[in-house]
Amino acid sequence: MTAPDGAGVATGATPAERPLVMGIVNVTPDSFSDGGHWADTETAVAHGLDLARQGAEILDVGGESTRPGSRRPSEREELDRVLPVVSALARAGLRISVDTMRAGVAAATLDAGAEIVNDVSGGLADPEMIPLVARTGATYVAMHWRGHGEVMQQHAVYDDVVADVRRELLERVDAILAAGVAPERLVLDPGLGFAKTPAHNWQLMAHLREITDLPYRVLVGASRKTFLGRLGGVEEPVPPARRDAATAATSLLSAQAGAWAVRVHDVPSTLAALQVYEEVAAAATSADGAAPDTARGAGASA
Ligand code: PMM
Repeated sequence: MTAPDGAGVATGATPAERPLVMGIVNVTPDSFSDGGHWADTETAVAHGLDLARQGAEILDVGGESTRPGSRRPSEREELDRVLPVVSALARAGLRISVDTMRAGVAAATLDAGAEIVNDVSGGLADPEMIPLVARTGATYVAMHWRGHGEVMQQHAVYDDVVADVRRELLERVDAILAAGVAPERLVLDPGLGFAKTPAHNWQLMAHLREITDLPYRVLVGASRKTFLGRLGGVEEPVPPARRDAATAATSLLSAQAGAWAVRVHDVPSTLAALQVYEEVAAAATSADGAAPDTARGAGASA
């Protein structure tokens, strides 16, 4: 059983297909959860190669932290961070997504070999972005977004978060398709943690199907976000690096909801969760419960 490669896939994964694993390479001093670790070119490239060896099928390279309250780098700073990393990882034959809200950064990194533009603003931050994506034919991730980091949490007000996010995403879809982007190039993302409270994120996780039922691929980015650090109602959130088991659980739930890909910091834990999903999906569709010993998982041990 293989994961869908995305080309020409217009809908979410069918139950037996697991989502692709998108490994995060943040070349930033201050991201949500791994800020500073991979801030120079050499360590970022080495980290990307590691994630690919661990099984990431796409690497998402970003040079701007979107953390609530963060300061935006200049376009020059952002480009200096991501361009050498994208070039090196693309030269290594890896499938690269660039996490940027700027058309200039997207254009330069697409030229350097990136295939996917991951725009957390869904085209709202830079009016040149959607025309650029339409011209280049790149795959485009449009995330639900209501404003830059310094103001986003003021916008965490919804009548019904699932219905509102779905409707606002569909408004972006209209603008994106009207500009000439092919529907099969489009990926939607509910934008967990962006202008959302923990309760909003849980609602979106609970009702992901309302997004994956749309005729577009869906990416889910729950990895290490604060709502996963507050499980059990703890006073002090657990540190980001200890949120990978919870992240893997969200990856499994995303798979069940039919997501096309999950964006994660820790690849092995999510891959294991998705392999559990694949095995269960395969067992559920096998003809009977008495699979021969030659089947996968055969052997005396439990
Ligand atoms: N989250 C972050 C950054 N980029 N892109 C998409 N498509 N979806 C997300 O949820 C998303 C993103 C912030 O997380 P990080 O700072 O830990 O990378």
